[in-house]
Amino acid sequence: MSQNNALDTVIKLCRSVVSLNSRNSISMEGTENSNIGGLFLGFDFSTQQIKATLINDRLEIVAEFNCPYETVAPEYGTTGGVHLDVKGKKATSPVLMWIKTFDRLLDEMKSSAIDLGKVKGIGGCAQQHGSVYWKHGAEQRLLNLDAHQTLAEQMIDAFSIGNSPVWMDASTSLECREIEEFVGSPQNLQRLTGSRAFERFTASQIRRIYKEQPEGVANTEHISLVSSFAASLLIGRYAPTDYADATGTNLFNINENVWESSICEFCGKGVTKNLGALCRSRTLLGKIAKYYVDRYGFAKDCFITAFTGDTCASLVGIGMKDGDFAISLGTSDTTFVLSKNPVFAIDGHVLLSPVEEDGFILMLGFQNGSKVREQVRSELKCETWEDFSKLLSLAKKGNDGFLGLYYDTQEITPKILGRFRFDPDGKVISSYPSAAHEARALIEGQFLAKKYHLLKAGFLKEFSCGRLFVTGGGSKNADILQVISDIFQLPVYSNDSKNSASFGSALLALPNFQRRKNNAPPLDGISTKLGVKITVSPDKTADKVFLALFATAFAAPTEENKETDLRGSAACLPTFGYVFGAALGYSGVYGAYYFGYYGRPYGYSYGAGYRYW
Ligand code: XUL
Repeated sequence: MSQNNALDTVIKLCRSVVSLNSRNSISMEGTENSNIGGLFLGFDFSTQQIKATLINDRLEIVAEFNCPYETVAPEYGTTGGVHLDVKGKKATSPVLMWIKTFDRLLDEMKSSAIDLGKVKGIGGCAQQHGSVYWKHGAEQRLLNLDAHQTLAEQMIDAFSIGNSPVWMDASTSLECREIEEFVGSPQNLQRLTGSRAFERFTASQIRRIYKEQPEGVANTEHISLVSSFAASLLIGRYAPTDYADATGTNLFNINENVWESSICEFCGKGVTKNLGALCRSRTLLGKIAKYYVDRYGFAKDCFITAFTGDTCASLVGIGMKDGDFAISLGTSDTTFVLSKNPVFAIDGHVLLSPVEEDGFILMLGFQNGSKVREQVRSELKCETWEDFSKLLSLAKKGNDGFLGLYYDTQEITPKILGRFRFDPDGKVISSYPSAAHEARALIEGQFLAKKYHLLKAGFLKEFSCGRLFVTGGGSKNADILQVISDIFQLPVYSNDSKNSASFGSALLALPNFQRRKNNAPPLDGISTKLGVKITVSPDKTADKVFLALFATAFAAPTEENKETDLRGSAACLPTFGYVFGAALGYSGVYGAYYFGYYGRPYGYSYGAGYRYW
C-alpha cells in the first residue's frame, strides 16, 4: 500500500470513528454548541495502534481515534506493530514508528472538528513492560521541540536503542534465571517486586540489552517504560514512571515504593539512575509542552496526568472496585482481580493499584489471546466473527469432550509453545471431526485454562463475591462471552466499547480522578456511564458439562503420566485420558488438585460444597 493510500485509510478510519460516536453519544456540532465545561483526552499506546478517547465533563465520549502502526508506518515492516521472531522468541517495536503514528494521530485530531483548545487534561496508558532507551541529549530535544516540525523529524536520532523490547518478548529466560539467582529464589524476587522473573518484564530485558548492546547502553541517558515515554513526549521532558506500571518491571520494590537498586544495578551499571523518578499513580505531572500549543492549538494550561499501564487504566475505565475481577481480551489476554490483599502466587503478579493506595491488582498474563483467535478463525475460513459464531453454535457446549490449547507464540501462563488437540479420551490428535469442534475447542480451551490458572494462583476466592467483567476487542462477541459465563458460572459484565483503556486514561485526566493526597477516584457510576451491564448470564445446565471437561483437562497427574504432566510453570499442559473416569467422579462434589511448580508438587483440596467445584 502506498503511503498516501495508507494515509487515506487512516483518515477514513479516524473520521468514521468520530462520526460513529457523533451518532451514538454527542455530535461534534453538539460539542461545539453545548457549553461543555471542558474536554479530557486519554491516549492508549497499545501493541498494534495508538487509540485516543475524548470525553466531556459529563463523562460522555465525544470522539475516538485509532491509528494502527502498520497502516500509518508500513515502512517499518512490522506485523501489527511488532517485529516478532518466533524462533528466537524476540519481540521489538521501533520507537520511531510509535512517534510517527502519534504525529499522525495528532494531525487527525487537529483536522477533525474538535477544538483541541478545550482539552483541559490529558491522561494516558501504554502496553506494559516495554522499555525505551533515550540517547544522551534527548531530553534537550524534548525541551526544545520546534512546532514547525513533526516529533518524528526531531526525535529521529534521539534513541540509543532503536527497537524497544516489548511485552511479547520471550527470549530472556537466561536473564530471568540470573536475576532470581541473584536475589536467592523466585519467591524472594516476588516478595520484593510483586512477581518472580518473567521474560517480558523490564528487568530481564534491560539486563540482556546491557549485555548485548554495550554501545547503545553507553549512549543511553534515560530509560522509560512505554507509558512514561509517551508522557515524556507530551510534557517535553522525562516523565516519572507511575508506581502501578513500575510494578511490571521486576525492578520496583513494592514494600518501599522505590526502584530496587540492587536488582537495577545487577541488570546494568547505572540503571537505577537511568530509570529516573517515580510517582504515585494519578499524579499531576504538569502542563503540556509548548509544542502542542503552537502546533495543534492545545490550551497552554492543559494538564498531563501520569501515564500508567494499560491494564491499570482499563480497570479505571470500567469502574472496577475491590473484589471485582476482569478478563481483558486483547492481543494478549489478561485476567486481573482488584484486591486489598496481595496474594503471592508464583505464576501471578502483584501490582500496585492505580485506584486505591492500599490496593493491589492480582494479575495473570496470557500471551495467546486474540491473535490466535483471529488466526484460527481465518484458518476455518470464517470471514467475520458472525461466521465464526455460527460455527461455534454447531458444536455442543463441552464440545463432546474435544479440547484444544493453542499457543502460537510462547505462552506466559504456562510457559509453552505449540498447538495441542485432545480427543475425549485425552489422546493427542491432529485434527477434530469438524470445523465446529475446532472453533469450540479453541474458545473453551482458552477459558478453561484461564479458570485453572486463576484457581491455581489462589485468586478465585478473591473474586467470588465480585463482578466478572470482560473487556477488550474480543468482548464484542456475545458467543465468546457466553462460553466465559458458562465456564465461570457467573454473569458477565461488558459493554460495546473496545477502548476501556483509553477511556480510563481520559478519566484519569479529570480533576476529581487525579491524585489529591490519598483520595480514591470516584468510580461509582462509571460502569453505567460506559454502558457496562450484564450482557450474558450463565447457563446453569452447562455447569456440569464444564466441570467434567475441566476436571478431565486439569486432573491430577498419575504415576504413568507424571513425567509428561505439563501443567506446572516450567512446562505445562493438561493431561487427559488417564484420569477420565476419575475426573467424572471428581466433578461431583469432592476433589483434590495437585499441581507442580518447578517439579515440586503441592496439594490443594476443595471440600464438599465448594462453590466452584
Ligand atoms: C500485561 C501484558 C499485556 C500488555 C499488552 O502484563 O503484558 O497485557 O500490557 O498491552
